[in-house]
Amino acid sequence: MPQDTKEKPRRALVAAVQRAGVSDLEFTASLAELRQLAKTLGFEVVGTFTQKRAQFDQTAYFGTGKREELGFLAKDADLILVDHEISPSQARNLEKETGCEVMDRTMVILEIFHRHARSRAARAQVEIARLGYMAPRMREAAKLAGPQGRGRSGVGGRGASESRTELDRRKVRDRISELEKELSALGAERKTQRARRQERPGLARVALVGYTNAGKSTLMRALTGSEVLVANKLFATLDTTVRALHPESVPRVLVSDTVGFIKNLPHGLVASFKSTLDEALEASLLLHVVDASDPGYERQLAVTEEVLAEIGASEVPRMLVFNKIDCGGDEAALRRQHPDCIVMSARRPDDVARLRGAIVAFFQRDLVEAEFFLPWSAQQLRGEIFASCEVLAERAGNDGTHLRVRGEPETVSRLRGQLARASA
Ligand SMILES: Nc1nc2c(ncn2[C@@H]2O[C@H](COP(=O)(O)OP(=O)(O)OP(=O)(O)O)[C@@H](O)[C@H]2O)c(=O)[nH]1
Ligand SMILES: [Mg+2]
Repeated sequence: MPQDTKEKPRRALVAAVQRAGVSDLEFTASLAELRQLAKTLGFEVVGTFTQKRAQFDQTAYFGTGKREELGFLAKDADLILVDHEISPSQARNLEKETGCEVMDRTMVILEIFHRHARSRAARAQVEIARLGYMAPRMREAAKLAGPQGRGRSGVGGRGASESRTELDRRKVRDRISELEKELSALGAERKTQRARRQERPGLARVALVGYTNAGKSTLMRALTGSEVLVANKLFATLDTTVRALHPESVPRVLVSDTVGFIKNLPHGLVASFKSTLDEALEASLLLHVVDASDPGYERQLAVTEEVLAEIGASEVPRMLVFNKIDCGGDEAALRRQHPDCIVMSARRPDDVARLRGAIVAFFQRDLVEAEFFLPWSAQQLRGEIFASCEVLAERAGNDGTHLRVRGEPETVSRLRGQLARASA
């Protein structure tokens, strides 16, 4: 029977300390998000456990009495998910006292990235971040293994476990540098692709950025007619894809989809995904997509702004796009608070067309109009004019064709030069 062979989902207890100064709203939103992250990993969330405390307990995150209580509750769970990044020793102590495996928020996010990474670059980036996270935890585990783990080599000398730790540490370092080499080779490849894109004149770039699950990939699909992955999961997208706006426009606009952000995105991950996010940095326009139907949208918006600042993209012009308005959200309030925003649903074709129009208008603001005369003898340039400019009007004369066009200033002057040479 298929039901019998199906693995039972692991049962997770979500747990967090609410520190002084953290509002109830913020605290519960973060816990809800951790539950969502747990579901993305296929866990069954069996309960939530919280404590108010001025600070985290140094030894084991929760205070002594609370740990006992947690140990009791945790009998019905396979693991405890802690909504903060905790130290290796806090995690070990909590595991010892509750008898349950403990995963902190960072590890949960790393695990999702690990499972969703597809391309070589994404896999290497995630592995680097995981190794960086695991290394101190491996040392902690070796330390806790204590004298038994240290072999019999004995008094005074460096124990077997210490040299093993040293060996492990070297292995981790070697592996990281191997992965970094692989990444820089892949980066070089990506650079050539990018350079090739930039060589072609009249190419405008726009990047979709925003909190995870905001609907970036859905918009990417709608705007470009491509089949990128859309899923009601956190961090569905880990690779940057680039496609042309469809139907094509003048100038031709390339759209890229990027990895989503989240509160407390592990630092190692931000660093390792930097090369992927470079796509965002190179764009001339960022579409910051926000899930308007999420009650915590303001916080999500702020987190995205923070990460963009961290990767040095705060200067790139951006358009604020409130998506999923079909699911909820106060359109009038959004417009009041963010006067230049776009409020829409990726599920409504008219809204998508409006967004497309706004993108094209952004890239057309610097375009100029010009008159070209294309003599019969220079018809070979006709294809190029039509490909790189928008032709507004065409009129046949005795010696050739008159064209009224709109295009980028550089394109127009380049074509003008070519026409002059061809008719000379
Ligand atoms: N109702 C509604 N659902 C939407 C809309 N846009 C996207 N969704 C849904 O929201 C979920 C997430 O969409 P994605 O496009 O995968 O989100 P993303 O921003 O790419 O997420 P990550 O790749 O995880 O960062 C999917 O189930 C979509 O079908 C919308 O305008 N309205
Ligand atoms: Mg996506």
